[in-house]
Amino acid sequence: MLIKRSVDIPSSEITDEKVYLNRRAFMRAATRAASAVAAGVLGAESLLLAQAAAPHGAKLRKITKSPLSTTEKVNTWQQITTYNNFYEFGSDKDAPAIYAKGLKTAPWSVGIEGEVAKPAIWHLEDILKGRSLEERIYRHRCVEGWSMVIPWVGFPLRDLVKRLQPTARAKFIEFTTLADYAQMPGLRVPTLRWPYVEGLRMDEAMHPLAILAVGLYDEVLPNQNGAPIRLVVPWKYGFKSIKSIVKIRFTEQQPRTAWNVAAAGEYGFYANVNPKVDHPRWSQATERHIGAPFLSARRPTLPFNGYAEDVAGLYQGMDLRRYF
Ligand SMILES: Nc1nc2c(c(=O)[nH]1)N[C@H]1C(S)=C(S)[C@@H](COP(=O)(O)O)O[C@H]1N2
Ligand SMILES: [Mo]
Repeated sequence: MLIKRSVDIPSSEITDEKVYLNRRAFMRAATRAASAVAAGVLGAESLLLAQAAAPHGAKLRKITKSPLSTTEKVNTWQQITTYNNFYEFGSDKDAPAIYAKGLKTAPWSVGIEGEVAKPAIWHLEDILKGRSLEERIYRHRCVEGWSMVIPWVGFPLRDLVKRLQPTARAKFIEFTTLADYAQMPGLRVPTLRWPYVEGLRMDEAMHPLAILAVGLYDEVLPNQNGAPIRLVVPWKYGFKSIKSIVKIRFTEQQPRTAWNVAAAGEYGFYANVNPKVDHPRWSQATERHIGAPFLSARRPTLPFNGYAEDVAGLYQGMDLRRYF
């Protein structure tokens, strides 16, 4: 087991995103890195089995199957709900499953701000009213080097954007996650500058593959996966897919995203999955598929996570080494 872990888990996944912090937080980071190593030795996958999966939520009805789904084998509910990144609840993979249990997701509202026809606070029910939901089975590739296949339920982000009527000045969309100290124990740790912020260029946001997810399998999204509403952008590293969104702001300037603020040299604004552009501390050429049989080889990572045919055009003429 120990030998297996040490060959199977590259150091990149042990000293993962959480380690790279600003100077002020460095000492605390060192302590956390040590415990991450301990967790790595214990093995994330053994914790996977130990940690209880999310309780089953309300069934979503009238879900259509999207032709944009991958036909690859999906990961299990257990895997998808116990191996998470949601730093507001802690930086260990099993922390969200434990600490997000009590997150209050109803009522929920989303502030619509910036360059739009009518800035307003929207109740989630109004965002969802009359909207048909689709199942979108997507590949997911985390910047740390692991992957899954996830059956999201949601709707295209572009449908909401059109309804909000951005002004001609809107060039980007900035998304913000809830930051509630009473409910999110991870906020006490300065892993990132809170609240978590992510962003897309307007043409990326309007791409039909970008969705807002409200469900997983055919159920309401479990808290650890970003309930009640989260972004999913399958051709980008997982960190772009921001969870538990409370604010959508249309901007003229490129948003200052949480991971980019934390470590600009490691996490760019674009974060397109790219096997040819390594993270400064590890290769991005391959990935470990969660749930793959023990000792099976890492899989090659595909450009744009396998969605190149659909999205490469968005980046034509851009130097993807510079705009990583
Ligand atoms: N608010 C918020 N959103 C987040 C994160 C986070 O820490 N906080 N982690 C990101 C990362 S690194 C990944 S890989 C995905 C994981 O989504 P999943 O747990 O549903 O698989 O969520 C992304 N969205
Ligand atoms: Mo990630």
